[in-house]
Amino acid sequence: MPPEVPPEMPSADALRALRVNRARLWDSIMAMAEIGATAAGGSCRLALTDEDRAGRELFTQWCRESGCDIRVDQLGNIFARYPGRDTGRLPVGMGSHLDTQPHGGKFDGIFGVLAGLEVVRTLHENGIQTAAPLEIIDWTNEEGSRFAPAMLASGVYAGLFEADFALTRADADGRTVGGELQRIGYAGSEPCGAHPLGAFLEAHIEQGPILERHGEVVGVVTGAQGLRWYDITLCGRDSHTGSTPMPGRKDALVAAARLIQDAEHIAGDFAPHAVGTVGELQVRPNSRNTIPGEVRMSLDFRHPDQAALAEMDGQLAQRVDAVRRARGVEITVEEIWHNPPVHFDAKCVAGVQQAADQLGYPNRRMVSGAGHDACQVARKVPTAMIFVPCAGGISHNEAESAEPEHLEAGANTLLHAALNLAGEAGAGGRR
Ligand code: HGY
Ligand code: MN
Ligand code: MN
Repeated sequence: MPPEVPPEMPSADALRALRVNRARLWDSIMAMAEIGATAAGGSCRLALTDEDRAGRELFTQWCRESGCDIRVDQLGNIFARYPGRDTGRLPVGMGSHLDTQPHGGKFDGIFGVLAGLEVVRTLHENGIQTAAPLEIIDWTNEEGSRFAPAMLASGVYAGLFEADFALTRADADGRTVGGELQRIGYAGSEPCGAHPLGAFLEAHIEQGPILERHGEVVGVVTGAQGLRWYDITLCGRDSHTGSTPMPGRKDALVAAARLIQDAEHIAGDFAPHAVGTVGELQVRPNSRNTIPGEVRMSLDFRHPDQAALAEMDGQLAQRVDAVRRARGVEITVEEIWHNPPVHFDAKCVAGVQQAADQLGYPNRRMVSGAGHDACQVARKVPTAMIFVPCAGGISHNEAESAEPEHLEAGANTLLHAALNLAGEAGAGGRR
């Protein structure tokens, strides 16, 4: 049960002195990491698998123990509400995602969800309720590894994707988001996007080397770069590896190899900010003595500048044409996702900046290289992010690691940014 509303809020000094519990935050992250733990020390909880369900069950149990009520929408997004003193205010959301990459780490996404929980635990044990309610949020299928595109359910929440589009996205085995939500018991009744928020804050590991390189502890994130995702199919001709002369082959894999190198060259043409990656490759029939007749591959282009991203897209089309002609294979390119660069809300960014400064953490403003649920939510709700360093900037890797004191700093910054936004002044807009 939430604490009895205290007759009066603690003094400003008492609020300013509040700090999260480093050990409790660390222990919760380690307990979550045991679900889907991999032999190499990472986590594998692909969206809507049994492991994801187990993570959701543990998370919601912890939230209930901390005085929260739980609501789930039709895309499985979980909203754990810690009541505020003023029911007329919109909640301030704090969250991220619990799903992981196949070779995921212990912190990507999980830190942001459990830092939100740690903020509520800290308020709850001190009997404090902010003016606006707080909501800890777990967004479904942020990673986009099992179901593309990424940031899918936060995208539906923000009105960037239709619910039906998201619910019918299928994995490599043909299982759909909608079917898997039903199977794991997280197909909520609330329409996705109907749940108003006054502001949203996401704490996350940086997944890059900048904070560590400069010895800073907190990143005050002002936005994120844009991205374009493609599905590319190359169709040549299956034929015998022994009896088919080299000239005149229609080898889809050699054509794909050309295109993979072209993608790297395009990113190089837009250095230093552009990145281009082929992460998925399926070869058919994948037999050592048959020339591959078909290849399917992904392509991930990113750049902070929208015009540059458009030029990269144009260069891709030219390179595809050249390979098509040179190799005599058919190539289809489907753009499955285009997220323009996003700029976070100035007032929320200022709330994060004020918190980091008042806590005395060395910090810097930065733009995120990775995508996050905050990038989607920001299209609908005033939003900002808080970064903390991770070792070597490594992420989407089982070796991903972060220091307890850095996670504590990020969670303290989240706590005080949330107090700045949801306290007496209460950013949560009125209903
Ligand atoms: O793709 C991304 O940037 C995120 O990790 N889903
Ligand atoms: Mn993430
Ligand atoms: Mn990720």
